Parts: sequence; structure tokens; C-alpha cells
Amino acid sequence: MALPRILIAVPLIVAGAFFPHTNHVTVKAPAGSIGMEHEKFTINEIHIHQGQTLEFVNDSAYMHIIGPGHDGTLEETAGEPMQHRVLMASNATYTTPPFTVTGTFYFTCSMHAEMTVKVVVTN
Ligand SMILES: [Cu+2]
Repeated sequence: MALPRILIAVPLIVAGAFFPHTNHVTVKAPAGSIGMEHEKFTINEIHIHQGQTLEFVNDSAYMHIIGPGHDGTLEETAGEPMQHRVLMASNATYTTPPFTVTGTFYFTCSMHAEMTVKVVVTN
């Protein structure tokens, strides 16, 4: 009997979140982007202008599941353009749609509660 996929996928994601991958980290988050370490973003706060996007770069050996929210709890926030979570393996890059609304927004990782970055959007 074949195992349901979820029984295989969940342990793989958990393993990726807490143990370094065997693959090498080959990317480095460029200035102006948000890089990642094991349990934190490489910056705590970033300021962008209305109409700009935000780039997340997983330059860590750990898997992350990022999205809008706080302290490991993902929740949609009015005005922020990233209305979903994104699974990021090592070396993955994700660019949000443009921020069309000014304000202060937060993004977190559902696997590492310590990961929260503040995003201030001004015009
Ligand atoms: Cu994480």
C-alpha cells in the first residue's frame, strides 16, 4: 500500500526547516532584499516606496514558509500584496507583487516563530 503523500511531504518539510539541507547555499541576498538565516531574517526592518516590490532570498541551508504575519503566525493583512504563503527551499527567491498601499506590514515564517520582518511603505 502506498503511503499518502502528506505523510511523506510533512516530515520532509519539517526536516528542511530544522536541519540543514545537503545542498549547498549558492545564492547571497543582494542589498535591498531580505535574506534568511536559520531562525531569522537578515534584517529586522526595511523601508520601500509605494509601487515597489519586496524580494525574499533564502540564502540559508534551511527551508522556510514565509507570508504576511507576525511571530510565526501567518495572517493576511489588508493592503499588503502577498496574500499567501510561499515555501522557500535553499537558494529560492520570491518577489512580491508591488505594494500599492502605504503603511507598516509584517512578514514571518510559519516554521520559525523568531522570524519577523517589518516593512514600511511610504509614498
Ligand atoms: Cu523559517
